[in-house]
Amino acid sequence: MVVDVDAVLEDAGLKNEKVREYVRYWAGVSGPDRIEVVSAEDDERLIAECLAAGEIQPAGDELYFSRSYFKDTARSEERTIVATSNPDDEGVYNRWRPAAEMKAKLTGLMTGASAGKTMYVVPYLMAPPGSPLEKYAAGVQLTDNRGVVLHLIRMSRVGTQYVDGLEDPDVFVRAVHVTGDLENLGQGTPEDKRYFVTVADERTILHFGSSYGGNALLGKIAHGLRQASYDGWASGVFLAEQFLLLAITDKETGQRYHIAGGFPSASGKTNLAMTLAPDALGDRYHVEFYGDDITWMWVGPDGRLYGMNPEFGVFGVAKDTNEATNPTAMDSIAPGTRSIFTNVAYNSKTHEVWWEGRTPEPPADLDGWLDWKGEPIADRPADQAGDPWAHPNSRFTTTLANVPNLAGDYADPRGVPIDAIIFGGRTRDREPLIRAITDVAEGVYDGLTLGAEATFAADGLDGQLRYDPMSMRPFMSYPEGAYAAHWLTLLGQTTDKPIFAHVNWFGRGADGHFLWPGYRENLRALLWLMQLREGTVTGVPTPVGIVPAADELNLDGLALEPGDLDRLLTIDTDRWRQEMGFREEHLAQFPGLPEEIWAVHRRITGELGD
Ligand code: OXD
Ligand code: MN
Repeated sequence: MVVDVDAVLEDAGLKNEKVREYVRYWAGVSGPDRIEVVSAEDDERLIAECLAAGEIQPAGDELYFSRSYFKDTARSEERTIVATSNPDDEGVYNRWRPAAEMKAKLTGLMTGASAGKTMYVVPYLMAPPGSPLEKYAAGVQLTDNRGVVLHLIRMSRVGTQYVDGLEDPDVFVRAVHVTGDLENLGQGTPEDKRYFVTVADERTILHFGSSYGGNALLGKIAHGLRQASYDGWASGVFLAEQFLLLAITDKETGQRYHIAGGFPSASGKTNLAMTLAPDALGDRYHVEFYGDDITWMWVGPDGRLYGMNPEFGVFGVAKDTNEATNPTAMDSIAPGTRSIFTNVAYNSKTHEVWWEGRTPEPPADLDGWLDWKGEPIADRPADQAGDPWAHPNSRFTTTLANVPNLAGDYADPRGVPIDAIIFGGRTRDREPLIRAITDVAEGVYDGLTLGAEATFAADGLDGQLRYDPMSMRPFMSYPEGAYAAHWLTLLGQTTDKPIFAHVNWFGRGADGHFLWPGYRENLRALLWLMQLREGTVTGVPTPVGIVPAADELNLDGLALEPGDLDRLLTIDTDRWRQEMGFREEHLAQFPGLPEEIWAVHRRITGELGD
């Protein structure tokens, strides 16, 4: 069927001729039967259409449930590529390919692939309007999946106004998403047909073969991180990182601190981003949420580093989210929030949802309960009785406005000044609770050597980390050496530099018990960091940073087991010597790594001795 693209765009009042040209071109390739331009105001109608079509199910008062194809439930790093026309852009993690080759391949895959479907035109902005980075933030996603549109409306600011008033009408990200025939894509096999490509030097994103959010929400995953980090480097103006952003206010002094931070997956980033003060300290400290996943950072007119969350929502992992681990998240997905749950367990009779960790035990009455694949739990054969009900990567999608402790100035176009940048992986030993780093090159070095313990020891090397530089391994878009240099240059332009720190909530004692209670108590480590920045504590220097003296941490109302505090604040020198060897191999992969980074590495190695 031939659609009159111009008539549709005219009707929708979409005036930008460059956007029209782009929509015409890709509609010509993928061949949809209908085209529809979307604004956030269309949400209610689209929800009703999805419900009527059985694409989503009701999950309580203004809550919804969706299920993705069972082989399409996670981001695929192996199928993700950053393409450009310059072979020098090849890095270790970006899976670089030539732009021409990838555009030809994706055009082939997308040709005719939206036949019989509607192509939704979704103009969006990945920034608070008026942001100094606004020109890097506009985009138009095309998608042939209505459920994806519902997610986009929650995750970014959506409407034609975001592309009609552009200073240069040609400067917007072209983000094309074609779902493909999910049952015949060979996911995870040698015949895998999926491709998730960011053509970074053309600001064009081409994703084929998935309707799961991590591959299909292009504003967030591909634009907000891969494209933006490339743009930040190419322009020299900003950094786009997979970082949380929060604020702590000391109600006694009125001081307010903003902290950004990168954590590899399964290291508690969303829980920390949404944390509240521990009960014992709640009278004095107030924590506010800005974002749980992406922070764009730039140097402000006063010489400080500024940051903002370019997103409009939260696409959080459901597993283990409950009233104790993350009460803020539970409030943000409560009835009336219009949240969408994906790949959780669903009760087809009561419309309840459940995931592992929501309650200690799954619901006792199995009547109506379906697992994430849609199979009745009650009919499970005995050998599958212990299988998870929800997919481990099941998600909730909700807007920032639903988060009860959302900062009042979250949409301030000026962003917020960043006082500290923290990194934290999940490690059972070697990392203390917190070690602070006051030197920028050392902070960048620490980010580049960030990692988390692999679930299984890799290559038989017990305790070796899976390195995830700055938690950007899945989103790196240009060579790591240049990435480190860009960090040093940008931070070098600041006159009031943020302090850095490495945190670890997952240290264990010899018998395996967790040394630190975690969750809300984690704030205590961050309070110490802010005191160090203020100069009201001095800490204890070590070769890898400054750790708190035992009496400097505020432990009011917290009972730690005897001896645990010592372990939490001690550097295990032997373990660190071994770690430096691993780090050397890791960093040696990155050609062009700035000398300042190697100098830090040598200094620490020397101070640890042999
Ligand atoms: C991710 C996400 O996959 O934030 O990193 O969803
Ligand atoms: Mn993420």
